[in-house]
Amino acid sequence: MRTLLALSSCVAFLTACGSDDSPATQAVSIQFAAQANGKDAQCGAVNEITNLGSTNKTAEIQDLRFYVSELKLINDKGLMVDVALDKNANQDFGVALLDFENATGACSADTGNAKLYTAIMGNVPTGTYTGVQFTLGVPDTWVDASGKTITLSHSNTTAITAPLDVPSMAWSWQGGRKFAKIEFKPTGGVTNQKGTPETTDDATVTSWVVHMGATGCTGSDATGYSCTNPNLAKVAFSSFDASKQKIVLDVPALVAQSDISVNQNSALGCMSGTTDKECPAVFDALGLDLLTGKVSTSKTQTVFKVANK
Ligand SMILES: [Ca+2]
Ligand SMILES: [Ca+2]
Ligand SMILES: [Cu+2]
Repeated sequence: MRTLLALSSCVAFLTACGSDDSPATQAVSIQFAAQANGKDAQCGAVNEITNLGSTNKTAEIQDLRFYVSELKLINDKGLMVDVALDKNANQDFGVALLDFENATGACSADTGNAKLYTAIMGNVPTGTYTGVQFTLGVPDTWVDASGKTITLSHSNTTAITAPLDVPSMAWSWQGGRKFAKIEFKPTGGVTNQKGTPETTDDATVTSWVVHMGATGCTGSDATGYSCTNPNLAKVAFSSFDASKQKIVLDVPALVAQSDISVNQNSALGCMSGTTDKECPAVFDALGLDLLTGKVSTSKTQTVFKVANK
């Protein structure tokens, strides 16, 4: 409390504060979880999830990773305050890669790894914080401490460091990043309906996936890229206590309006394509407008929730 009073008087009477007086900060840890039906969603057949989607299917998790950026806490004055992320193997450039897959069961040991990463670590000016907000995904650019602009989403994974150097989170066909890679292996398979590029019959395939990422991208590594559809979902909770609460990705909510046993067209599941028939339901759940790639003006995201730790 003393620190807080000292800080606020410093702000109120700026001239009384030494110019080299950097404000006091406090460490924050924002815990995330991926859950289904009240339990942690995990790889492995023993952790298969029941009651998924509009047709109540059962599925194993095949991948479960996503990027979070532009993390801010909302203070007791209602102001957004940037969380300065610690730099570690899963955090840099203002971006964190949250990882809920452990390379077991249907989760690939080739593209995944045993490690999990479930809490974003950073610091904020000392204060009282009552809310949180973040972006699901990777912004195009980030300005580092020296003022240099760094290309993020469309960087080459071999030319940038963690957490943007993960090849399986790169999105070769749009030259960017998968903002979220959430994949299912439904029991009984997925009917890839006749007429999709991949099949001339109603073939049974094994997976139904959600790959979020920017679309309508043009450019090159040399000139940079621009995308018509950023597809960056925004999540905000006006009431959030990081010491007692966590942010939960509700896996069933992501596919609540989807039939994960069928792929009607295009990519298996939804890979953010504007004409993919699996995408409207997924984008609605994330509060995104599929056609513009902007935050929806009519739908609020229903995938992320606040829960007690
Ligand atoms: Ca992992
Ligand atoms: Ca599809
Ligand atoms: Cu994809």
